[in-house]
Amino acid sequence: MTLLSDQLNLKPQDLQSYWMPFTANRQFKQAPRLLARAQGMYYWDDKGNKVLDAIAGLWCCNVGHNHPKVVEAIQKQASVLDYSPPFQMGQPLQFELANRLTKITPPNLQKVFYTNSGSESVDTALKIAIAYHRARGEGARTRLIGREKGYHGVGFGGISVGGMVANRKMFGSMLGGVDHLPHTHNLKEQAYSKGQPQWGAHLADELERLVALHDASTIAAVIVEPVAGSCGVIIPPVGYLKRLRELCTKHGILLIFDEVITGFGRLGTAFAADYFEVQPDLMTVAKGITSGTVPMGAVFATNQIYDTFMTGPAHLVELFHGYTYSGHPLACAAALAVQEVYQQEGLFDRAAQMAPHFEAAVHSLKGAAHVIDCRNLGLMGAIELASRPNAPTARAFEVFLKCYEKGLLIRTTGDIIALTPSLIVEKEQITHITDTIREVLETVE
Ligand code: PXG
Repeated sequence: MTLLSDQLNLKPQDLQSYWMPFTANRQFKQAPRLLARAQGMYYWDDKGNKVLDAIAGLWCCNVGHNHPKVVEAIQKQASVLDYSPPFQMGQPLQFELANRLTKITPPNLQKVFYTNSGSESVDTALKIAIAYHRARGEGARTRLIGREKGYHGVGFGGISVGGMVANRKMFGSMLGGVDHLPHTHNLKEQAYSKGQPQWGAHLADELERLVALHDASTIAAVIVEPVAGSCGVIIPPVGYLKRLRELCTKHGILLIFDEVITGFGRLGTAFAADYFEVQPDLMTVAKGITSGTVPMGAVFATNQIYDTFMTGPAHLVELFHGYTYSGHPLACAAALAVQEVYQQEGLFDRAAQMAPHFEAAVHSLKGAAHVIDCRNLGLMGAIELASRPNAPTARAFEVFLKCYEKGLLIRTTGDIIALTPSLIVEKEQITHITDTIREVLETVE
């Protein structure tokens, strides 16, 4: 098959128009890394080099790349119904998908609102939380609580509750009325924990301090990633999320789990809520819902939240929120095919079975050059490196470049290497990933 990207044969001058997201544009355009095609666990670059994908694209291609059943479903749908307006109109796949998804969501989350990305899911959930309290007569509950080091996408809501400084500092004062819980990362107490660290559950009690400061009657919701991903895989301490749930319930505060990364099998269960046996009131997803093939996100809500809006005259719009592409036919078709693959291939169980091997491989890097921590849960892992004096991120970025030269795609954030392979990853591939990282670490200063 001739690909458009093959024909283009991009030259350096062809790279100038595109302003790349979250990318060192000038460095990239001097030595571009271009991916041309993919299959299963692998990418191929524009020169035909094979690259093992250790991060499922960007924590999203959970069924592996170009799964034939998903490809077929998208192609077929494109020829049947290209687009249908989502406001005051529906198309069958939206309903079929919602019914299918709510069979695997935590039992209290039975309503689905469609978006097109994790960022949109987060802003949608925050808006629903505030509007919900208002609809039930507690309109003063507008405050939102996030957590330090949290990543909730790049909308103004998401960066306001988020806690990664680089994503916030350039963008002014953001949303007012936001506060943050402390993060739970502490190398002194937790380094080299396998699975959940024992230390740190007490940090959930910081919510009591925020309640004492602001009063519960002003707080709408707490939003956290059950396992923080983007900031470098921070695993919640044993008991932490249960404690947070108890405190939210006690104070009438909604608990939002941002499961954009942890949703759809990453921990060996459908959702992190299942893994930790903690039910949030709202749950945001994206990425794995379509295995990254067509942009899509969703917010899951309780019947009670939904029902709160279903008052007043029946001909009136209940929630003034939605997107032109909410429940897009191609995204729904992709998501339905992906859900079928998850089930038929038992991929969530497969991830659970692979987790011990993954854990052993990640922790085999203890003692490798520059490594100061290894941590893991399900198929999420991180290797933290000591930073170069006066040059944070430089060492990890060099490791990223050198791994790529050796045909391995990893992700780095700060001086942390993150690993999140597709749920189809084989044992030998996991071993190859950590062996390659070990070799590369020996070669960097
Ligand atoms: N919430 C969470 C928990 C995420 O991980 C988003 C929201 C935003 O999703 P969208 O679809 O709007 O990008 C994310 C996205 C990384 C990295 O390398 C992770 C994400 C995005 C970009 C980079 O860690 N996750």
